[in-house]
Amino acid sequence: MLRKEDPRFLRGKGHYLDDVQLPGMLHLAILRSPVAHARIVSIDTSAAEAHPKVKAVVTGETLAGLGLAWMPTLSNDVQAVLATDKVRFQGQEVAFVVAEDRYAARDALELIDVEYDMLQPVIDVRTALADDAPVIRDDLEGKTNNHCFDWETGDAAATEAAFARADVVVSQDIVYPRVHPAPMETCGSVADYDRIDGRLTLWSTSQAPHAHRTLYAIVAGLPEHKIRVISPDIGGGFGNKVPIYPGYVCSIVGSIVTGKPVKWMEDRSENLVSTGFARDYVMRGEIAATRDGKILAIRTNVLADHGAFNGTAAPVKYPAGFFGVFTGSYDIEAAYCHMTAVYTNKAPGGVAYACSFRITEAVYLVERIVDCLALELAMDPVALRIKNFIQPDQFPYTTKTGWVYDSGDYEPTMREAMRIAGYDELRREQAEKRERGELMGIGVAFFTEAVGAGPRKDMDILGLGMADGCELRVHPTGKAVVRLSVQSQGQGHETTFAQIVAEEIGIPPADIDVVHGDTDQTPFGLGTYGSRSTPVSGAAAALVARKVRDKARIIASGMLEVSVADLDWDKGSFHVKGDPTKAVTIQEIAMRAHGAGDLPDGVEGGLEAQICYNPENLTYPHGAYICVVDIDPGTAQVKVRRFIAVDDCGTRINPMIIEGQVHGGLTDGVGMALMEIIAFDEDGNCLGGSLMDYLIPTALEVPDWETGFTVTPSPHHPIGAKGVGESATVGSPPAIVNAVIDALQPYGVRHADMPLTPSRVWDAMQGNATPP
Ligand code: MCN
Ligand code: CUN
Repeated sequence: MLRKEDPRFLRGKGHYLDDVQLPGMLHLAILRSPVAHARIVSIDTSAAEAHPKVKAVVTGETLAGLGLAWMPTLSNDVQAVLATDKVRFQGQEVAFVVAEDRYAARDALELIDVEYDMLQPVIDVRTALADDAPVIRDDLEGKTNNHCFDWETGDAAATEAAFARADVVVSQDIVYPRVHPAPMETCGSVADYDRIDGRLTLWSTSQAPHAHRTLYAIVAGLPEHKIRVISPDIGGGFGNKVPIYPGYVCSIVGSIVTGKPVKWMEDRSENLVSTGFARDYVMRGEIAATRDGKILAIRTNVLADHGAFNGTAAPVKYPAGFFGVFTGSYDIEAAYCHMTAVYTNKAPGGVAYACSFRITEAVYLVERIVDCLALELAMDPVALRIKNFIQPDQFPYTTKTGWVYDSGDYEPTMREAMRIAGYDELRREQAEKRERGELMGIGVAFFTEAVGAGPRKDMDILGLGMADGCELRVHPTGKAVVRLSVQSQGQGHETTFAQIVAEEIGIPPADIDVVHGDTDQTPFGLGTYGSRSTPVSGAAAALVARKVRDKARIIASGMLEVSVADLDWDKGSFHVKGDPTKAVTIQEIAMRAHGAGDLPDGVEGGLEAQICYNPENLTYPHGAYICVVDIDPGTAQVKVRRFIAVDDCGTRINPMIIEGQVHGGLTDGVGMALMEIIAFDEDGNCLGGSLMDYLIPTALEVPDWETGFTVTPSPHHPIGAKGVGESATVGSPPAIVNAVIDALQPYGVRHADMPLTPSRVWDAMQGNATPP
């Protein structure tokens, strides 16, 4: 089925945040810190205030007077809305101007005079905990260092024992650099505060409108029923639009102060420099195995750079997200991870960029280290993986770090990828090319993800349980509307959720409207990220439709004058068992539910239902990826020649949409593996602040993707579906890096860190794989 939303998008009729125009609307611009770490001595706003088009200038001091200078982050830290005492990263919000138009607001920023007293910045995560490192978070009472949190999982002693017994131990330092989701549409908001009835309407680029509304109620002390958050069409999120940004709060304050609607819309550089980054993990991976390739244990030690404020978005019990799945798809004896997270003078975030809370880092770690082991054992990387896979009869499988993988059948997926790739033939080709001095590499990665957060007994964000509401209403003429708490940013929910409901109640998808993104129109739920829409809201949609069908069955029994047990469902109609001519359609039932005439005893009129779905477990999609690269030995330029992706996301709702999701994620992966990095100089200047410096892949850098699939349904999901929106971003970077390292075997390279730009590959070829 083609996407229902596309006629709108393809004709330029999408309605994005910047399309919101309200009468009398003013425009907001944010003054940002030019430096990474400095004390604010004074701010002079008089010249800006005198600008004829300026309506308000607000500083941190003004906000402090309202109790709004600081706001909670999604991970129980606090973040400055506008800096009061110090600036803690380049690009931090210092003041804002509200003016009659966008140009005047920007012009007035230049009239604000801030005097900074420079402080030494903390940039290198490796020295952030040094005794003499300046303390970044002196706003936190009693804070005397830059320590953010420590976290561990697994069994240290059992792991130690397994390592002691191993024939072979391999360790490798691996960096997953700071990257940025860089959605096509930047972040923004329009706030409209009605002073008479105290109502706030906020249009914002939010992936989670309900969660945001509750947080505004808590932060600003506004009554929740008087706040309406609307996410219009969103031009890509990729995790970037999960956090609450100071700009959203500023627009609210701007509207309260001026009594007018206020729009804030970031430019590209503001988005790259100040909004949620991803990754930034410095990892040491260790793997222990027997000589014949049985993996015994995996151990890792991580140094995590969280920037100036801990703005990570993850369920609160999981400070390092779902990094705990770092044991991958392998049946091992023991595992242990220790992590130290620190503050640095960099933008806050730690959002998962197209990954369910740090799974990308985990998968990268395990898939790199397994390849290092294959090299050490001189074993084929596919054979090593297959030898260690969790077997089908072991599911549900409890990992050594406590995750329960719901289902999986790994080897067929791996074999399918090998079949499409022509794996053996590729290896032969590679051998020939090596003889001729050509650099061809074949990289393999196999991943298991944990998506669909999550069971409310152990998952919440700031106390909000991660269950999703869903409402289905069938109108008298048999058309329907399904109301979701999740919010599409391009994933095609208007199509796929209509398909889920259609499958259950037999109303054609074209007759089912999907409503989302408006807290006044939809039931409560935690939003779209971590590929949770299908696992959680998708389940809710199926179950709410079944609830409606159950009621329809009772009404049908009255219409056909038989007992409920004597009815058979035939996708779209009920008929009397054994007599298909005595039938009523769902449309006829809908009319009866709303119309004249008797209904069976005890049945209320109407045909609708509501549900709140609390998932029993996460879903665990998996996939096998194979990448073929060629490297120019003269320029060290990597070309991805082929990429084969075989994904297993259980029951597939819309194969075309899945394929689109996979294509997008694979392209992300090429970006991360070969091009993208948010780097900083030693003064804390962000070196990735424009798309001239932060390189994202285009059609030129990517091959024709070759996709395939297997289907292993989730046993606990009502229709067996698992999430897929992030699978390809998670699985592709290790496949590409493994391919590059494989190509560099003639140079004896075991590892090189992303992004594998020509200069890094060149360095690796010269025997200098660790970037300075
Ligand atoms: N789907 C399906 N069958 C399945 C699983 C999914 O047909 N078994 C369909 C779904 O119905 C949905 C799409 O695939 O239309 C993605 O579903 P799902 O895996 O549940 O992920 P979400 O809808 O929750 O989307 C979130 C995910 C995340 S977290 C990021 S990041 C990401 C991604 O989606 N951001 C995206 N894909 C994106 N795609 C676009 N265009 N824009 C983004 O910002
Ligand atoms: Cu993981 S980025 Mo998506 O969860 O929005």
